[in-house]
Amino acid sequence: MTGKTEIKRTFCGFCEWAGHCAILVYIKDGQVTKVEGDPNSPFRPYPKMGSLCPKGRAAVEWLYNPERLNYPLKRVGERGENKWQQITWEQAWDEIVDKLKDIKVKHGAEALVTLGGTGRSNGDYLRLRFQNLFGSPNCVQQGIICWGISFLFDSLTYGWFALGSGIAGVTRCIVFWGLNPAHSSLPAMRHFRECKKAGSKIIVVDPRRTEIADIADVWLQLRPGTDTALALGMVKVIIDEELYDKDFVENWCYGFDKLKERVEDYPLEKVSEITWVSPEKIREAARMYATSKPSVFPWGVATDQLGKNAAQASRSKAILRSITGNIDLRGGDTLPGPRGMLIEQEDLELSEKISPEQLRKQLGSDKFRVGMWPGWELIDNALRKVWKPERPRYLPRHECTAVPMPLVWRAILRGEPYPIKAIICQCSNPLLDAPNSKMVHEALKSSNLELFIVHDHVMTPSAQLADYVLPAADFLERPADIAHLPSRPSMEARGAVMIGGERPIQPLYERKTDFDFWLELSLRFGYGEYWPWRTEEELWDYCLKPIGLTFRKLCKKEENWLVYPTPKSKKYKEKDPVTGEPVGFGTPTGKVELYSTIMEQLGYDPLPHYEEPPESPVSTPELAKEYPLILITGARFRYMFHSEYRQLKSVRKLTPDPRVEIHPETAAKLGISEGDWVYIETLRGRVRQKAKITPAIHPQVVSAQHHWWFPELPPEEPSLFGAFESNINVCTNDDPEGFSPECGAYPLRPLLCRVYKIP
Ligand SMILES: Nc1nc2c(c(=O)[nH]1)N[C@H]1C(S)=C(S)[C@@H](COP(=O)(O)OP(=O)(O)OC[C@H]3O[C@@H](n4cnc5c(=O)[nH]c(N)nc54)[C@H](O)[C@@H]3O)O[C@H]1N2
Ligand SMILES: Nc1nc2c(c(=O)[nH]1)N[C@H]1C(S)=C(S)[C@@H](COP(=O)(O)OP(=O)(O)OC[C@H]3O[C@@H](n4cnc5c(=O)[nH]c(N)nc54)[C@H](O)[C@@H]3O)O[C@H]1N2
Ligand SMILES: [Mo]
Repeated sequence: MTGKTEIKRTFCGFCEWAGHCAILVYIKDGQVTKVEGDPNSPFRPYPKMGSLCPKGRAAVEWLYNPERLNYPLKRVGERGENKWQQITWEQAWDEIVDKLKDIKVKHGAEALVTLGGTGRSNGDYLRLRFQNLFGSPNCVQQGIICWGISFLFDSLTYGWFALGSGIAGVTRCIVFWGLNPAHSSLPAMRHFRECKKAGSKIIVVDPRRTEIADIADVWLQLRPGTDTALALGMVKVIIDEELYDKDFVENWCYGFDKLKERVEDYPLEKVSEITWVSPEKIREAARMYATSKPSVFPWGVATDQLGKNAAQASRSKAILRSITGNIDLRGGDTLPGPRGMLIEQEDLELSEKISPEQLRKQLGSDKFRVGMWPGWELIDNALRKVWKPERPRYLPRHECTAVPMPLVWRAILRGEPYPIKAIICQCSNPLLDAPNSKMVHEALKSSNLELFIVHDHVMTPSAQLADYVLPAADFLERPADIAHLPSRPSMEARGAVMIGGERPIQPLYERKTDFDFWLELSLRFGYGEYWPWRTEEELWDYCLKPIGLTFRKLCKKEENWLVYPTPKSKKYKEKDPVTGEPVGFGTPTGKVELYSTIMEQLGYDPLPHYEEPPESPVSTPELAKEYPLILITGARFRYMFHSEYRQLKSVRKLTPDPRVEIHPETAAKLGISEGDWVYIETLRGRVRQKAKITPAIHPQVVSAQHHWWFPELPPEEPSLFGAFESNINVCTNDDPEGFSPECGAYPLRPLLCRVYKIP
């Protein structure tokens, strides 16, 4: 005991990529006593210099929370009985490794599925590393409904993900298409306010009037799920009024004439009828966007979650960017490419190690041919033409070619196309995050599933069904990941920054970091030659080696971060040193593919088109009589992060209950008052949330919060911490008929529902 207080600098890990605020961690006698925002960092927290959001302020409360898991647990009762025996890691590893080896021999490597959440640690990449060596193609990652799919369809169109968050003073227009940074990323919201102050126009496409809509120049309150129709209507205005970038279209786009023909199907009157947005507003937005160059579409999750329409919506947005010449442009949407400055986390995947035969077995690859084999390969090969340095693979497999979760549950329950026997779940809580929770429940309880492992901070409803529950370390017990950060105020939107944050303390009790989990499992499987590192610090040293820096040095630098050089603009015009020709775009034609040759080759519509959602007042009018309201789910809310942190008393008191937004007229008709508990019911089931009455939502739409469970309720069946009480995924639909036929993205909205007061 020295009694001296040491201060370490790192980054808050509560909001993964959406946050990463710089923090100072105070440590005395090995105990973390305080966490505060680092006032000297540009990654300083919002809103005041030096202050943190309530969640960040609760980091110490989380580290020492009595609800945290501290030792490995083995199930001794039935799944869901909450009967556990504390065991050693040694015993856990022995039993798990034996079982996995047995399953691999009997059913093949593909019988193992790994589940991941939304990028909480380097575990995502290392999970793939283990899995590729093990030989199973079946990784589940949220990318399929969150960002990965945008990456995929952007790449198919112009050879990389279009990264743009705008530069204050340069960017003239920002389009928030299904994105609400006021709740999903506070640092980003600050940045956007700065852009607005410096003169950027703001267009918002959202069924709800959000904070960003409040400061918008145009707000398009569309009917949920009709995004593709709206985008194609805007494309038509831009073409008809000759507002497109003629030089760029003529020289660098493929298939403009066919696109022009296609959008003849989307006259404004028809689009207005589909989307509920007036023709005048659509025209105004299209003109504003096309004439305020450079302009950006920062990524928002809403369109990735539209199932059937998800890929088409992504493509339509990509086409808007392209015909206006906003691609590969400073202040517009940039194409950074695989940067190659350091060894990136993506490079750790080892996706070249899994055999093509195994890859072809990925669940869903027979149906969803763009997102999986062989589309992934075709897109990846096209990228190879323009991006340097050479890499074995360009598209991270864990983001861009994940298995749709609903197929996993079906394979467990029905053994089709082959049985799934084991799941390792790290950083995910599928009973809450996946659609149709009742089927998830049935699958995870099924005796067909022989091994279910959960590695988490706390006992979750999903963990209640596991055979082994293993304790995970949090961000105060590991060094910061070498993560890419969203842009920050007063820094040019270079898109990516690397951070160096020292490990404040070693993991408490027997908690393990995600890194240590995959390291130890891999060593036990004999993959040591691919795991030369024993600590995360050593891994980060390896990643930093190309620039001659060690992780320790990075952490100790006054600026404990690295900024990537701003991506160059108009790289497509640069001459290839060998051929002397312009390098063009990383697509089969070398141009921006408005008309996708890969989609054509794989038997899909090469141009975007709109389809009615499987459940809607238009496609299922009979159903709409019984379920008259349109349901959207999962709009982010401060300060919860998905299913996490309900245990944090200081944060929970700010958002104690789940809320569903209802328009005052609708509420009046239904006899619902502010704060009433109501049922939200769909064909799948019903859950209860508290009414939040607000004119900011369309009268025919309701918006329910996601991922609610209640650590204070009984852990065992049938409650499972109230996993079915207010969890909106009880109501969502996971029927593969509603998936994106291109990549298997499943719909989390829109749906039809009815809402009624609970007597
Ligand atoms: N506090 C907090 N922050 C988070 C998270 C969290 O759980 N909590 N999660 C993180 C993650 S993983 C993600 S993916 C991001 C997501 O961050 P955002 O992209 O901001 O996502 P959302 O808040 O889900 O949705 C944005 C908006 O889409 C609108 N919307 C709903 N349906 C439609 C539709 O059909 N069309 C259109 N155009 N808009 C629609 C909603 O009304 C909402 O205002 O947030 C990250 N940040
Ligand atoms: N209806 C509906 N469903 C949705 C969405 C929606 O908008 N509507 N959004 C979707 C989206 S975009 C996403 S990204 C997903 C999010 O889904 P997930 O990312 O799976 O989120 P959670 O359900 O919160 O599960 C995360 C789990 O990881 C644990 N955890 C946190 N940090 C660590 C760590 O460092 N190590 C380990 N081992 N565990 C950790 C947490 O305690 C928690 O139990 O949900 C999707 N589901
Ligand atoms: Mo997400």
